[in-house]
Amino acid sequence: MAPELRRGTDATASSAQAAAVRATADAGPADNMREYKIVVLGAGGVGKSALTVRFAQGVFVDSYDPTIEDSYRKQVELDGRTCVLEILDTAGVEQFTAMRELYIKNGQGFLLVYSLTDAASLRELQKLHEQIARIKDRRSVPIVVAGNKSDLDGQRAVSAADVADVVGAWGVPHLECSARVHHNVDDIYMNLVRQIIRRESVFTPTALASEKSPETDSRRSSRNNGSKRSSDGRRRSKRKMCVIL
Ligand SMILES: Nc1nc2c(ncn2[C@@H]2O[C@H](COP(=O)(O)OP(=O)(O)O)[C@@H](O)[C@H]2O)c(=O)[nH]1
Ligand SMILES: [Mg+2]
Repeated sequence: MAPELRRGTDATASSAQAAAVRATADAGPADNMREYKIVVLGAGGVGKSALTVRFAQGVFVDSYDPTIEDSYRKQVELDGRTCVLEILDTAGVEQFTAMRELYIKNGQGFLLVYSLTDAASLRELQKLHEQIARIKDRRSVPIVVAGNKSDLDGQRAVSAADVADVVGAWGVPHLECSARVHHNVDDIYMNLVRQIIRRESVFTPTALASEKSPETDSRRSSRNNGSKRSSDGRRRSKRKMCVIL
């Protein structure tokens, strides 16, 4: 499903960095390492590729083919454990394709990127968030919202109120970052991995199966003619424990 692993942007990455990424990729995860699938989504031109390459290879790519959809692997140490991240840098959110549906289905954590210089790119996240919620069919999906290009302060077109309008109700972390000056880049990916790990440790497989979206709950509830209030109440309190991330 995922495209071939990109072998590093060797023209811009230092050879040591590129080699480190390749070494991880070639070795594959050892048995005791967990692998986490991250999907990077957002409008064209917001800096999805720049952020991903910055994180995976430590360099800033000034121009990157906007049509390229690629995946990167990176091994990280997080809170004393070694994890392998498989990061899918997507392209072309304009149309919703079957392929995209598959990415979302397989992804464990989602980085939703917009540009602080482009208010429309923030609004586009609304649609993506709805798609993730629909496909995952549950509320507490690991998500980080990243407002990129914080270095272009003079061109800022998005206010804190705009962010609250779009993202406020989602209950997910929002961070400003810059791929260009390497501000907050590692933090957004690490935050996402922590959410995935926390979600794994909080939810048993049984709880995961029952943690459906409110629409699913109500559909099931009306089909079963069950006591909506009591069953909803139980589920709600369970979710509350987990939406913190
Ligand atoms: N100033 C600035 N420009 C950026 C930043 N991140 C990406 N860009 C530029 O924005 C343009 C689009 O970036 P790209 O990563 O290709 O966006 P994508 O289409 O979302 O993958 C390129 O010209 C990048 O150089 C950033 O943090 N600051
Ligand atoms: Mg791109």
